[in-house]
Amino acid sequence: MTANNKDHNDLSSPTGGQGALHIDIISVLPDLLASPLSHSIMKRAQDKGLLAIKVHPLRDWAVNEYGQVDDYQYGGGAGMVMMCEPLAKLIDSLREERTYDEIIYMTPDGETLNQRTANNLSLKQNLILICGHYKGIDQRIRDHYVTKEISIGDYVLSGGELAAAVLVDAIGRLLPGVLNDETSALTDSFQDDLLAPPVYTRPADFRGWKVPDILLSGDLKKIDEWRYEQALERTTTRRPDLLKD
Ligand code: 6GU
Repeated sequence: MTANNKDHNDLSSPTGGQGALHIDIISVLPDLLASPLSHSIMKRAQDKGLLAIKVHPLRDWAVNEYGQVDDYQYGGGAGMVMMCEPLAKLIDSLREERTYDEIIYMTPDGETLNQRTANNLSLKQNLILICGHYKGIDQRIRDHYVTKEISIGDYVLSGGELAAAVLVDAIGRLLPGVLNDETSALTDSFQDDLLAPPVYTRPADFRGWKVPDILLSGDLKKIDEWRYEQALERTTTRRPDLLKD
């Protein structure tokens, strides 16, 4: 453990809290995760005790004094593979403390993350996220430990950390009490399979570019209708695939 280990190892609230979603993240680059998860809404979620995130440096479970956690792949070929032993031992130790709803491997060949998956995961109590690196993790860990594999889109990142940060953010903001205005997550893009309508703020006229009159009318029913129409139009032109059913 490094001297500043506390900084990245315990991002959770000092008090913890009953009913908080607990997420353990396994990473060879724990520092990469510290900043994205300690600001803004993720910070508030943890400060309020609604979300507890712990980052576990995989190298603490290295197979030798050199901190080795990866090795050449059987059968040959470029790229290292993350070894079974460090991952298995770390996960075993975590499992002694709590029972996990899902052990999630962040990998570009996983199921693509969407709002439905984020909603479902926000209802869980304990999650493990494994951040992959190099060529990925030994298949036997996927076969015997991992219960769910998630990608954040069809492109390749250098490691699973940024993807894990995306997933935690998407989940964390859905926890009841995290957002100031609890209804605001309900009007997000995707929450009802529609993209969000356009939004405006002051001034009503900027360089002659006017805010639609309807939004200034004070007629809440008409405004709701307009927003729904706009959301539908936006979804039809940009993401017709969302309207399939
Ligand atoms: Cl989860 N990991 C990596 N390495 N690349 C990705 C990804 C995950 N999702 C999309 N690209």
